[in-house]
Parts: sequence; structure tokens; C-alpha cells
Amino acid sequence: MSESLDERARAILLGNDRGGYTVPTAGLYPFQWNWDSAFAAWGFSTFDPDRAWTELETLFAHQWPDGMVPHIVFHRDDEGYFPGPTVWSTGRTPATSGISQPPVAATMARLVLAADPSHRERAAALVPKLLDWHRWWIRARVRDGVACIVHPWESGRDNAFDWDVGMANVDGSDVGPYQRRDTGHVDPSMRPTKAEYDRYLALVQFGRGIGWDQVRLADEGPFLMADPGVAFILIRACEDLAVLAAEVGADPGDAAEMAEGLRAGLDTLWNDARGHWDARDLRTDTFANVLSSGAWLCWLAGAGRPEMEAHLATAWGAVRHGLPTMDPAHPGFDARRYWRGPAWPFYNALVAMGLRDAGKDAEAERLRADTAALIRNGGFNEYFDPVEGTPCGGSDFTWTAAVWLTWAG
Ligand code: 2M8
Repeated sequence: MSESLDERARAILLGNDRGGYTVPTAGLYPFQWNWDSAFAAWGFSTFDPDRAWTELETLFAHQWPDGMVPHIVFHRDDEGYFPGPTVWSTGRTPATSGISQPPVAATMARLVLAADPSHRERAAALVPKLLDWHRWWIRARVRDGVACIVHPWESGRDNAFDWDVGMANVDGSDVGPYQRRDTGHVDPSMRPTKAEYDRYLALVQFGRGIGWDQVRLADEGPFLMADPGVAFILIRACEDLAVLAAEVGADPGDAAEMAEGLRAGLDTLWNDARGHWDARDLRTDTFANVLSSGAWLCWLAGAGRPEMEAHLATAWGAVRHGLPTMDPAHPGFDARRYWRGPAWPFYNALVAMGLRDAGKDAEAERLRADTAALIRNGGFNEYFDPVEGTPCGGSDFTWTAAVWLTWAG
């Protein structure tokens, strides 16, 4: 059984390969997405390390001169996704979006190298690009000492409850008519709402209006929220980059110092009143006041606290299948609506990586076993209903296949 699932997972990666890059899934997501690609590389490393490095190299070939690595590279036209390149209008060739995504690439590059240490030169060539990207985060997104996002899409956790407080101040009433494509591929009740899409678009239109000046986006844009998920990922990525550089004899630059500086700023994300890590709206200086998926990554950055262990146990006790991306006790918990409750295999892999490094082997193993069971019973879907175990969203998903091969299977 397990063997045929391995074969199926490899077939998904190969089937989603468009020549040097993979799409997250055919139809719904027809371009190259930033953090999906990093996970794809990890998946490829289990059977084709050469192809794994190509995936990362293709992504970084589209890095902007300022260091940003965009969240989407539109390698070829496809009408199946909205908003496409003409809406973003960033002036890049090939076209890209104008925001970034969680910087997991350094962490994944380290794992890819570990799978086959003979590719030292390719890893070494990537180090300065990773450094540039991390420095871009510090310059263009770290505000008040902590990593922020200028668009919910930049968090990778699109419609997470975290962003509601910041999105309330974004005016989406004047974006003009548009045609969504996502709701033609999957059940609309599992997707973000129209009110959210109106605001997503308003933020894209703002970026376009200022010529995608990344510093102005953070300093003047309608939305700026400190994101625990990105904050933890960036700290971990800087640490992994320092190690990776040392392993391949490349200049680590200020990777370790960046990690240290970011760690010092983390305290502003601790919601003392509620006792958990929390997103914070920098425009109004208000916490999201919600225990959400970003907080589960604290262990990845060595920022676990006893309160978080207690929350983990409670959340786990409330659902039957894996880790929910939203506190199941919250009235807004929605078991099937994208990032407002469901369990995501690739995200579980990241959380488990942190738990394992924090010495919480039993919790990491439980998460692995839960994730494996979801995939075995439901397939390689994008995400799952954590209450009923139902597969949701897109099928034959790249990062689900990748984490099966590397971790869950
Ligand atoms: C989802 O995000 C895209 C926008 O980037 C979308 O909904 O259109 C998120 O789950 C994101 O984390 C992911 O990278 C992307 C592709 O799988 O889909």
C-alpha cells in the first residue's frame, strides 16, 4: 500500500512539472508559487536531487533586483487563474506578482542538500540569493522589529482569521467588476468570500498605483500586519541559511545576526492577555485576538512556551484529524473554508519539524501519523476537514505529495 502511494506521490510531482518548475496543482493554480516550489524541491530531493535544485534555481531566477522573490511567477499565460499577470502589472518579464511569500526556501535548501550532499556547488550558488531575499524582508517588511505582510496572500494563509482586523480597514468597494476563477475549480463554500476578494484586489491596485515600490507598500499601504507565521519562518530560515552557508563554504553574510535581531523583536507578538502568539495590526496597534495557525510555528523558531503546549493539546483534543489551522473553540472556526480551520499536510510538516527540534518527539510523531492517515484515506488533496477527515480543495497537490515522500509516508 505504502509503496503504491510513494509511486503516486512521485507521479504527482512529475505530472505537475511544467519544465523546470512545478505548479501547485493543475487547473486551480497553473503557475509557479514561491513556497509551494520550495516544498516541491524537498519532495524531488527524495528521488531526483538534480531536479530539486532546478526547482529552487528557477524560482530564484525571477528574484527582483531589490531582492524580493515574488509569490507567483507567471511563466506562461493561463486564463484559469485570477488575478493574472495583467492585473498585477509589475512590468517584469516573465511576469510575476508584486508581493512575496513565506521564506521557507533556505530551510528547504538545507534539507535538499542533506538528501544528497554532492550538490554543494549549486547550494553555494543559491546562498547569496537567499541572503538578498532575507535582507529584503528586513528592509521592506520588518516594521516595529517584526516581520509583517502587506497582503494576506503574502502570509500564504490567505483568509486566516488573523487578517480580519487589518482587512476591516481596507476599502474594497471600488475595485470594479472582475471574474474570479478559483470558484470554478473548487466548491465556493471552501474558498475566501467575495468581500475578501474585493479587498485582496484593492491591495493589488494600491501596489500597482505606486509602481510596486516595496518600501512604500509597507509604509503607506492600507494593510500592514505583523504575522507570527512569517516571523517564525524567517527566523528559522536565517538560522538555516547560516548553517547551509557553512556547510558549503559560502559567505554566510549577516544571516545569523538577522536571526538574532528578529528574535529580539518577537515579544511584541505575544498576546499576554490571551496567552498565545498572535498577529498584530500595525495600522491600529491591535491584536487579532485569535489562536490561529501562525502560532503553531513557534517551535520552528525555538519560541515554544508552556501556554502554547497547552493550546496545542486543547486544539488537538477538539478535532479528530491532525492539527486545525484555527482554534476549534472559536465561533468563526470553519472546518472546510481554506485557512479558517482545515488541516494542511504541508503545514503539519513544518509544525512537526519545529516540535521535533524542540524535543517534542511524541507530538511530532502524532502529527505525522495523523497526516499520513488523512492522505492514505483521502488522497493527495490540498487540505482536509479536521473534524471529519474529508479531503478538500484541489486534488493531486504538489506539496502534499512532497511531504508524503519526505515526512508523512
Ligand atoms: C493559496 O493562495 C493563492 C494566492 O497566492 C490563492 O488562493 O489564489 C494559498 O494556500 C497559498 O499558501 C498557496 O501558496 C497557493 C498555491 O498553492 O494557494
